[in-house]
Parts: sequence; C-alpha cells; structure tokens
Amino acid sequence: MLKILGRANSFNVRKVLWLCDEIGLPFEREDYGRGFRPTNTPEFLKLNPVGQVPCVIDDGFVMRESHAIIRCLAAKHGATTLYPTDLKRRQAIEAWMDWVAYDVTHSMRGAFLGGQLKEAPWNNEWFVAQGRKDLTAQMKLLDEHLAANGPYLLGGDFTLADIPMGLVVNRWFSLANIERPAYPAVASYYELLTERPAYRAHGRNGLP
Ligand SMILES: N[C@@H](CCC(=O)N[C@@H](CS)C(=O)NCC(=O)O)C(=O)O
Repeated sequence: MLKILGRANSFNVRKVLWLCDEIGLPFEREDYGRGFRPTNTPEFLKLNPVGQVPCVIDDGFVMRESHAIIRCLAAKHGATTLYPTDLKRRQAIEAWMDWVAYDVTHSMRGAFLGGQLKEAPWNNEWFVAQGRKDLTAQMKLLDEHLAANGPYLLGGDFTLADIPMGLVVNRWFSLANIERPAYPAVASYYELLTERPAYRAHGRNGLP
C-alpha cells in the first residue's frame, strides 16, 4: 500500500492526501516533520535528501516534491480528467501548479509564515509587507482568471491544478491582519471546492 511520510497538518502533505481521497487511493500515513519524527536523520535524508515532507513510497519507489508526487500518482492511476494526456491541457495545468510552487509560495512566506506565524527569518517587516502585497495581487489575478474562464482553473473540469490552488485559497481566507479585498470569483471558487469531501477533509478543514 502507498505510504505517505508527513504530518497531516502540512500544507504540502495535504495536497497528496487530497489527491488520494479524490481518486480513492488507499494509503498509510506516518507522522514526520515539525512536532513529530525529525526529517533530518540519515534514514529520512536517504529517502528525501532535502529533508522535507511529503515523501511517498509506492511499492518501494520513493517520491518527493508534492506537485511531482500528485502528477505521478494521477498519471499512474489513469486519472485523466484530473491530469489529461493532451499535452496542451497538461501544460496549462502544470503552469498553474508551477506558479503556486514558486511565485505564490514565495508571497505566502511573507504573508503567512512571517506575518501570521511570526517565524524567523520571514518575519522581517519589509518581507511581510511585500508578501502581503504580492499575494493580494496574485489573488486579484486569480479572480480575473476565474471570472473569465472558471469555475475551475481549467474551466468546467476540476483538475490537478485546483489542488495546490485550493490550499492557497484556503490559506488566503485564513489570513489575519491583512486587508483582503472582495474577490467574488475567488470566493465562489472556495465554496465550489468545499462541495468536495476530500477538500473538506484536507483543504478547508480548519487549518490555515
Ligand atoms: N517544495 C516542497 C516543499 C515541502 C515543504 O516545504 N514541506 C514542509 C511542510 S509543508 C516541511 O517539510 N517542513 C519541515 C517540517 O515539517 O519539519 C514540496 O512541495 O513538497
């Protein structure tokens, strides 16, 4: 059975848990990461040299990086609506995933890790202000995209791109101390995703 190493409250582990529930893939999970078993031991680093969760073991095959993991599992299990074989559609899905993994994650370091959790080194005043500003601009862009092309990122179908973005949107609405403009298409997207049991279990589940 698929083994997921990582705490269930981790932003990136939650993407894998959501995908597994979404496609009905059974798994076992072991708690690793902050507050649980350490990820800097030689044993864990042999599995994931960057010492982060999630790390997933599929019949002896070890995977790391949440987006690469969910793409691999969706392809392996023939989830072709979530991750189509058509290369143009696939490219559009991966583009949104990469945007979240790089640009939006960077903004959230300031807005969330620094501004909300007050974690060093992200709690630098300038970095927090910049993260809030960038994240707000990114949510505006998302709002415009969804209003014109929604209700999901790729239009009518829920795809793999909506998994990282669903986590981002949940975090956006969980942020305190931020001036949050009303973005109606983002709000509707949040409600639409909430209809999915797997999102309620791992995305909009009370955690930021
Ligand atoms: N790019 C990586 C980022 C993974 C990451 O940042 N994981 C965090 C949890 S969300 C982590 O391992 N933090 C250290 C810890 O929990 O001990 C991915 O997408 O998998």
